[in-house]
Amino acid sequence: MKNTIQLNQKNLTQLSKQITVPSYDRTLLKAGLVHIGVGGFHRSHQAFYTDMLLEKTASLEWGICGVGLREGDRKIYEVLKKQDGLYTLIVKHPDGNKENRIIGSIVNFELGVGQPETVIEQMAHPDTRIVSLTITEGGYNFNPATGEFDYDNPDIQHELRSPHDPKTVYGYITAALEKRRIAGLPAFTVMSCDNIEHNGDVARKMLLAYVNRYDKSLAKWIEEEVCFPNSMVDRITPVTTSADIETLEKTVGISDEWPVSCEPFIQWIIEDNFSNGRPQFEEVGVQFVPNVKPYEKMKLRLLNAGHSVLGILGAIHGYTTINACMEDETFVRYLRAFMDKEATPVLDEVKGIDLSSYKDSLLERFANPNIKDSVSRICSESSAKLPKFLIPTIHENLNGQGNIQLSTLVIAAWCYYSDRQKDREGNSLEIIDSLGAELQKASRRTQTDQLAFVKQQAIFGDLAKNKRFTDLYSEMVNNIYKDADIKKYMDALL
Ligand code: CS2
Repeated sequence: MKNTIQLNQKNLTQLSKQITVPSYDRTLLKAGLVHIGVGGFHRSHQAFYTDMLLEKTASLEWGICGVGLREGDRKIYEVLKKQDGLYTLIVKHPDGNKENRIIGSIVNFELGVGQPETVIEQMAHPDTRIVSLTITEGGYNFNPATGEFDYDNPDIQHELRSPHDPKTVYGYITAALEKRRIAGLPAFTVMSCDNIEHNGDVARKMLLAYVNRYDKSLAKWIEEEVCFPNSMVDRITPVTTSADIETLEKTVGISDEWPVSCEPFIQWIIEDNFSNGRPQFEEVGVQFVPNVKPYEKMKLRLLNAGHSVLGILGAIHGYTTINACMEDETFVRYLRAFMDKEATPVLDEVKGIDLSSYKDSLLERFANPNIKDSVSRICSESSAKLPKFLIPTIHENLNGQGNIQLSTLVIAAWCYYSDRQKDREGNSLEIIDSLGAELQKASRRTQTDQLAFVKQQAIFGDLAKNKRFTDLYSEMVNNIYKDADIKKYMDALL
């Protein structure tokens, strides 16, 4: 075993003997990018692209200042402070090969909790030109069925009353833009990197809904000055495990408290629509296009929905990883059939992309045996994910007389999953969902009202009023409650 070296700026030269480290001078970097939501995905994706860009162009303006707005961000804040923003990215190839690299693009980190002013100052700083977001599908604060801003959220009500004590991304961005406007500084771009169709448009609509209640003239300024590019982001990034940390220590000799592992594939397609300059990301493979919508839709309805299909059905069967699902012939065939028969028919034409090879590549990526992406990560926050990934496909197929069987089984399985919280053999499932209690309450009423679960309008819209859907769903839910051998029903649909 090698001697272990603590990952931090001081030790970088020493570490460079055993691992790729940043060759640019981090101490000279300005934080042109402020990023809210420094989870694994930001660190495997945008921060990685930025690291490559800094290597390639030595541009000094585009360091990242990470920001956390919630108490739950304290751990990453403390780890990154201790490690001077450095962390290891472990790219896991299907053949078992691993590439390790130290990422240096995060040069600062601020935690808003208890000291919101530091974050607001950072966003209002003249160096800041883009505020980017990975705040998850649920973080945008809209009602998925109506698409309208949720003013009833207590945090929103609080920050509208006390604008100097913001809680959500809307309160923070508003306070920072207000400062910039008063100081005569240009606005920054708000760059959403979440898995939401038209993510930039949604961020814009929600922010304006918020600001209009706060100060109409500021809202007008934002409307005119702030750009919100839409983007499609992609890289499968499982939750970091203690095995990742130990292996890094044993094989490379680095002590890194929170590395990130991910698949080799990476993609970022974004609209070239920025308020105040942007990094030359095209230098490192990012695609700039005039309209990203068809790409976004393709990715969300195939990849993300595909994940949820495997996740929910896999959880009930008793699989704990996505690659375990992909070792099962029934799951692979089911996934492909879902993509071909239900998701693809409602997609728009995607220029330059052969959908059939895109789907082949998804199957390969899901099957990567070294990623071990957990079913619990995929199923987490399904109440926010399915209304974006899967339920719109059902609605669109109902409108166009398309197939809905394969998607409907997933909804029926999700009801059972939310109610029993057990796999088919009775083993407990770990369910992570902010609406977990509501989902369970609604699903528990299934025995007396078969449609109780899908009557949750904020999630399903008017699905419970569509007879073609409800006939199918009722039969499926009835069957699963009688016998949770989910593969039996999957096979029957193939
Ligand atoms: C996953 C995504 O959260 C999920 O359910 O589908 O995190 C997925 O791995 C990424 O979007 C891949 O780009």
